[in-house]
Amino acid sequence: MRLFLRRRLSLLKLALAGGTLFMVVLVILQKDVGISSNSVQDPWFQDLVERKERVLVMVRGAVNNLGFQIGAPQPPPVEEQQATSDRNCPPGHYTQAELKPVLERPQQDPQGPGADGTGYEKDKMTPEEEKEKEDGMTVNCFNQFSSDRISLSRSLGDDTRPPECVERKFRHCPPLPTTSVIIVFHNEAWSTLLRTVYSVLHTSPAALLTEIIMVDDASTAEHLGTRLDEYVKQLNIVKVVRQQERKGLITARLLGARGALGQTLTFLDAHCECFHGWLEPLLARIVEEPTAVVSPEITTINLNNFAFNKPVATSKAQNRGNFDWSLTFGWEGIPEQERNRRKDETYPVKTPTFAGGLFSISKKYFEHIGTYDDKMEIWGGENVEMSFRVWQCGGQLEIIPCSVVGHVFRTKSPHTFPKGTEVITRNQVRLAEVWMDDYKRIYYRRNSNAAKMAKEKGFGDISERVNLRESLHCKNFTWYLNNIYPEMFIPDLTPTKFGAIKNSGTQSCLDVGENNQGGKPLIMYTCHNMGGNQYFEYTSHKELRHNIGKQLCLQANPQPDQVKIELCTLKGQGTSVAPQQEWLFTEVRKMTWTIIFFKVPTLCLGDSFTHSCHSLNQLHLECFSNSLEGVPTYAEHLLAAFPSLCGPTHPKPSQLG
Ligand SMILES: *[C@@H]1O[C@H](CO)[C@@H](O)[C@H](O)[C@H]1NC(C)=O
Ligand SMILES: [Mn+2]
Repeated sequence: MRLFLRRRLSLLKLALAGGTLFMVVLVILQKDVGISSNSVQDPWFQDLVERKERVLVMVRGAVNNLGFQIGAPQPPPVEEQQATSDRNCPPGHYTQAELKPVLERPQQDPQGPGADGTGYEKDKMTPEEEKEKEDGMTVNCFNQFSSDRISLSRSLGDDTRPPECVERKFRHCPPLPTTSVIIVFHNEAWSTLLRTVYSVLHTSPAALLTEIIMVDDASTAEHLGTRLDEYVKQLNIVKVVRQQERKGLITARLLGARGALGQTLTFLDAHCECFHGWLEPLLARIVEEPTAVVSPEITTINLNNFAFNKPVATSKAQNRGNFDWSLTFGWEGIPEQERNRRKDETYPVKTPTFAGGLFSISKKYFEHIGTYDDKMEIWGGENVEMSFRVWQCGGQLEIIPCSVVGHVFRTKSPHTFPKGTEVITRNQVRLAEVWMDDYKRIYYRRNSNAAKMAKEKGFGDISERVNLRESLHCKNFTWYLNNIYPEMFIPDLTPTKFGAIKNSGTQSCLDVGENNQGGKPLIMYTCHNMGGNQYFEYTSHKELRHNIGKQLCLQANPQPDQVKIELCTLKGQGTSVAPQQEWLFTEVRKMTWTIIFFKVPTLCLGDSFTHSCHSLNQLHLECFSNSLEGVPTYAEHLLAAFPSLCGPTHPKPSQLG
């Protein structure tokens, strides 16, 4: 899917480098561990420091991470003799009895709705039931009617994970850390919320689960008030804390984390169900690598019938997180090289970004690495911010495929943004300003609202975050792109021309349309001057690129026909621009340009079709309306390269002096 532009370190080099750097890494690691463990007592963490053999395990882990390839953690231990008889560090592995869940799952009716993770949809519904279902759908954007009829303690059937996950044992020493599960909710349905809680209680070892902290982000639904408080009392280790004013996910999580007593924090969404053995692999990885921020494999709970999409024993992890240049999180296939490196499913998958809804982190490391940007609001962008921060500041972001948690993925959010969706842009600008160096301009060019906000400094005070980056000696964004995400394409940092392509006759703009991943024709649409689907760059190779998530190029046929976008044929060494992807700008009148399909100069781009140039009449394209003039490099480049170009607001060459 992604273009593979950059070369990666070969395995051989890695091995050689690993050998020579071994001692250096050892020294650095001991120093790091020393620093981070000198405060409070943290048994499992201290253990790592005190025991040489543990340090060696970490060093091996770190060497494997050199070159920042897929981390090869140690394979599951086979037989390991513990030389010590330390009472706090017994030899051997946790037994099933020692990992007994907090709450035994009560006997379930095997024919009941949704039993064993199956879907449930009632047929032949009464009008009242139809109404109930519709109302539930409106309020929650999922089928609450079904959810309400499925047991809060439903089983998910047999453990269908790959055998190496099912059979994996966990060493007593260093012990697995305890965790506080933090669940943020806002007007969540009772059944999904409580099923999440019960699911944690039925699957998490009592020895590891310190508490469940439910954080209410100012819900208004009646059932989430005192009824909830009363209900959870019987569940002993579950507590509810409340945010009085709706401030969103970020501050709610911080509120939950502040009071947490576990050695690690595990964040879950409010409509999840945990599969067999989901917790231990997350915690085991944190013991092995205290700077790892680990996500489970997230599977789908069907929003229409609540069927739990169970893992398949023979299948391998498919996806990891990425981002595009509008700073939107997405999923992509794991690159082949990284797939091959994982010998089995117990190996973590390194991921450039994470979805951020479900993850575990050492509490100490969460604080060390700067928790969240507490000036971000509501929701959006915080996961990308944390992804960049963790990697750039020396941590690792991983998916642990043996840990499986189901989540109800909705197609739209039932909740409003109290201050509008502008807050997402604001959050993104904050993260771009702090972490992305000059690459932030790539984002700003594609989102003119963001560019405007950046120019007007409307994103609030970021000094604390800049200081954090400084004090943690974090690496820069070039390093992140080269080492953590070498598959990411990097658009031109200073393109000569960019913006929208506007038909000055109809005043409409060329638009790639909804979700055009390439292959679909373009449309003409009202110009919105916001970038996004109307964003194009003219490259030095005469391509017209729409490059936010992929490198897509405007492509014509040699006959008058609809214009499409396709993957650019020029992708680096050994490739070239296809003739159908070369475009030429010709001045027809002052300030108005016609884009001519290069190889057949009698065809012109007038709208989303190519035409004979003489038939265009008034339908001339005004090239690149200056919707992004706030970006300083724009004017300079534009005027230097095309002095008389592009729209009435630009100075004419004579005004340049
Ligand atoms: C980014 O960091 C690398 C080292 O990782 C350094 O070589 C490079 O000069 C830095 N780039 C900038 C723009 O500071
Ligand atoms: Mn969710």
